[in-house]
Amino acid sequence: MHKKVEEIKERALAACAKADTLQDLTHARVRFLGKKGELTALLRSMGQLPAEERPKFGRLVNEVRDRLEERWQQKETELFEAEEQRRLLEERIDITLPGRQVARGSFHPLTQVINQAKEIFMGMGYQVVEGPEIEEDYYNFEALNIPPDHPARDMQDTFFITEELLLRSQTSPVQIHVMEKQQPPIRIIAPGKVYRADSADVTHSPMFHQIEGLVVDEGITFADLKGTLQLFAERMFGPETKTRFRPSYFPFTEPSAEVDVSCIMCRGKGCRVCQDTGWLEVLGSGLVDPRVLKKVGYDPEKVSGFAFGMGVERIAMLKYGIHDIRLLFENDIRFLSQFSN
Ligand code: 2NM
Repeated sequence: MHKKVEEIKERALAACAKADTLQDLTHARVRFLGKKGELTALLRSMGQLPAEERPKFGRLVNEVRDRLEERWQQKETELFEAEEQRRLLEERIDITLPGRQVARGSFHPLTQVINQAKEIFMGMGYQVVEGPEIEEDYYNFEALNIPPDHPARDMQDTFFITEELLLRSQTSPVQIHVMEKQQPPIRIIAPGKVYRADSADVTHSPMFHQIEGLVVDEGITFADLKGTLQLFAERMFGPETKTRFRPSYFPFTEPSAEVDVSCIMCRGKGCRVCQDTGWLEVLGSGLVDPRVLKKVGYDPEKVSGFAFGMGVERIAMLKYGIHDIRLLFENDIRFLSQFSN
């Protein structure tokens, strides 16, 4: 029996030495040291020995078991480290390879113009406000002093949803809402989508974007309007930009003025873009009509205001030399990628 123990030990050590994967090692352990392994079987057969020899034999088997367990532990550590080493070599990466270029997105040219206008006016202390695209007749027309028979009311120009509900044709209703809720001083711009029943062509789209501004306070004059829009023009179109105010008419302002900027293509010398006038029309403006102030509950004897509005598409087209408004709505990536920085 003692020789048998010795023999199992030698074979177990040989199997341990021969194992070159963790899996092999586990298999060998089960074979020799497992519950149904050779060494365990031998221990169970101890009953065949004379009683007085059993304790000594038991000690021997346990000693051998301890030795083997120790060897297995060593070998397991060795194999584990070897395998890790191999994996590290296999998974090695070349950190000197240049990275793959990630395609960067960019803002739509209309968004760029809107963001720039927001920056300019926020810098002058304005708040940016937004409102619903579906409006009531009252806010889109009535409150703005657009009488029932005004041509802008024509069904051809405005998308009506019901008798009273419509798609806003300008962002001014947003400003009426603000004036109803807040007392002067007011300094706001309202950027957003507006809708008009036009068929699409090179300069028209049934949906386009507007930025309207409104200032109401005590003692606001036409000079404040002129100074504000001059500064805006310089920041939006460049520091050399000149402005020109021409008399005009809007139902919600009195007096009203159309604002031209010196042509950004030829710097006012005359070219195809400005049709040899040297000027580009970019804004409508005026002093808020006292009737509009009265309708929102302000006292026109105490406060006055100016307002202005511009088409975002027109400004983007001028700034970037875009000849067809429809390009701004086709989302052709070849067009849009030209406006990334
Ligand atoms: C324009 C031109 C002139 C305007 C007026 C108002 C309000 F709500 F205060 F009456 N908001 N925007 C206005 C004035 C808009 O767009 C060409």
